[in-house]
Amino acid sequence: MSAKLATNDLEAFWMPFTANRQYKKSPRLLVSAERTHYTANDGRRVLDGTSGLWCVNAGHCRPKIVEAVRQQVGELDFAGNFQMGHPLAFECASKLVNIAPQGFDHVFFTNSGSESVETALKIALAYHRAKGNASKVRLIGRERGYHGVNFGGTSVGGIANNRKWFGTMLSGVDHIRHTHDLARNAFTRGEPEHGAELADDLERLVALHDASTIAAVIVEPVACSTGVLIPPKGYLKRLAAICAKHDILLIFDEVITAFGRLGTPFGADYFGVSPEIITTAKGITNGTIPMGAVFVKTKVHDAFMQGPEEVIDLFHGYTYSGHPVACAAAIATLETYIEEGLLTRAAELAPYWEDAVHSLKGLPHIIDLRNIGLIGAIEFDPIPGEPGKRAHAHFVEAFNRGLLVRATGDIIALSPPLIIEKREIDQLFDILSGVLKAAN
Ligand code: PXG
Repeated sequence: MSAKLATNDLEAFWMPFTANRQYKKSPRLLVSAERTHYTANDGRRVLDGTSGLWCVNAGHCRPKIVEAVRQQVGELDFAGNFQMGHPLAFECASKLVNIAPQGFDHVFFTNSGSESVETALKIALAYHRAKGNASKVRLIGRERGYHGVNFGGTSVGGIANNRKWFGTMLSGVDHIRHTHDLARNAFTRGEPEHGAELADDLERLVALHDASTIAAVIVEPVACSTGVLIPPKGYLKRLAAICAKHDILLIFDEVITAFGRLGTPFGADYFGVSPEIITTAKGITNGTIPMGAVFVKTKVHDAFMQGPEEVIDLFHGYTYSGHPVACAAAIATLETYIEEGLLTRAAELAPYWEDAVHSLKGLPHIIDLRNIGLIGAIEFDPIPGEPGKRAHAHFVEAFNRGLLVRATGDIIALSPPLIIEKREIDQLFDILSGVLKAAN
């Protein structure tokens, strides 16, 4: 082996969504994990305040999931699902459908949230065509939405930095307004009071483009990546009603909110709103193996089952759609969630969590505190001329003091594993308030 290969050089790995040169000057490395904690490469224990990247809902290295993956990889490492099949994919889909909101009877497998979004957008377009409405081709997203990084998801997404580098995106895409309104809603506990009328912005786009050209609207029930934007009371119901009125498919991007994050199995359950398509990933395997799934209502699925039986009904799929090892991980994950009551545990912890989040009020530079389910956010006023710097500095200092948080812009987002104990919530906020007090 060459000396070059033997060294652990940080240079070769071009890291995603990272300031590579800054990071590599003072790297932060995690080497192992168990339940609510990581261990850093210097041996320090770090409380995971973000469930990895919003995915490790049952906590890290859970024995049942680890064992299922170990066992499966030695038994059936790979089998495809194009005109062939293996039992685990069917079992996995059936078990997922069992916990999905009413009416979601079919699942299409992907390998990530980004792929789930592309799949959902394509299904929406093809659905209208299959129904004889081929003019319904426009896709509507929302400002400040995050739907992954592929071209469809970037196009319907609403984050300027994620878009401006990459050309003109998909054609025929438009966006409704975001719902973030600090002037009216700052320091609200849970869902904000003001802003349900922002859903009517969809009527503006219908007036502009005509409903006969619009296929689907995609929103995150809670927009997490852009800093935990919680929908105003009644907003999602109003959006769903406008979609129904105009035969526009409502897609909920639940890559983060599915699998218990809000205290219900899905975000759709939490808000009492029934979209037509739901995208998921992350928590589906507890982060162990890459996987995503798109849930569709029977009406959507059945629209594809009308032609000759020998013709492929949906010209879409990935080599690894329903990969056996991912399916084994997903089944063991679901069993863990159900056995431990994790799909609803956030609801039990939510009042305690809410008090803990809002206990930070009054600390320097905080302009908003938000919470829903087991999600929290702290928004800071930016350092003039240096957006994002304040939250990044807090993130680094928190890590140095043994806590992993996520910084996005000048917002810190929190989403610990759903197994977290109250004393660990106390510990999390002790560390965080120490960091905020020490900063100037
Ligand atoms: N949709 C939503 C709603 C997401 O949150 C994706 C799609 C894309 O998933 P993949 O698996 O392709 O990354 C996401 C991903 C953060 C953070 O810290 C959020 C995500 C990914 C990484 C970091 O906010 N969300």
